[in-house]
Amino acid sequence: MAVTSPILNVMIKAAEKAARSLIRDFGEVEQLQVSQKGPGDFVSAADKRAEELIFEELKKGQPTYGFLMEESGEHAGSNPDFRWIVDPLDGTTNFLHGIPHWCISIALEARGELTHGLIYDPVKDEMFTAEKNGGAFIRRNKRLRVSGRQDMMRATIATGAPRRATGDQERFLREYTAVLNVSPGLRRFGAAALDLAYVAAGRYEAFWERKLQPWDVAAGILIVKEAGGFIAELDDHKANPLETGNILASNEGIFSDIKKVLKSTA
Ligand code: 2AM
Ligand code: CA
Repeated sequence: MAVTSPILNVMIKAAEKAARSLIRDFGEVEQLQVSQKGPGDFVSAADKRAEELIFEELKKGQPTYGFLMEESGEHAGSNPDFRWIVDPLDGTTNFLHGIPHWCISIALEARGELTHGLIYDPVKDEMFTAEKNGGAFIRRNKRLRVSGRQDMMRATIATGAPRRATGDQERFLREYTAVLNVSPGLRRFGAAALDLAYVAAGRYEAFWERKLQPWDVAAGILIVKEAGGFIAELDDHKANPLETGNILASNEGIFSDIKKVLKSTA
């Protein structure tokens, strides 16, 4: 059993509290599917409630740290060196439709470097955690390791599509086609943080998506790296995918191949 640090314990407590609230609300959402209006407003309230619970719990643990959160944005802390990056509900569309594939994502950044990451899927009760230089774990006790597969033809690769209003749909379709040609096991599950956790767990060999937000990827970046995986910016190897939101996560075995295939579509 790995020893859990005090910081990670605070994150786990916050995630478990938010999870209880989200699980209750997810039960309601399943009932609301039949109504004509749908559960849209109800889900945004659920999302905000979860964010508030996480905020309170993290604040109690570390009163001086700042925050970057999906719903309420940036809160400066009195200590400028530390910042929590939080997505209270990643995979919102799944949640809204009663599809049990969504999660909570919490990361800690210290002086601009990711030091702690947690991704929690409470429906499957799978918690993925990592601490910098301390490895990545599932359910707090089993070490995570990226997959050893090296053959694109036998790989499982996940992606996410850009939204019509903000994304380059043509580019996405070119990338999708190019990857599908060499790797038939393509998936699109709709929760970027979980996609990254699954790369870390060796379930997919790779995941790529563009225009994500920092809270979608912060925890996942650290978890993938600590599981022995590679993270890259899709267009500029010097840029930080946490800032640009264009991310490729992969095991070592297919990293250069998938990068080449994606680049060939530019
Ligand atoms: P969300 O559920 O928190 O909105 C789906 O492709 C994944 O992308 C989800 O993790 C979703 O997070 C995230 N996402 C967030 N903003 C997005 C955007 N503007 N366009 C596409 N996907 C976005
Ligand atoms: Ca998200």
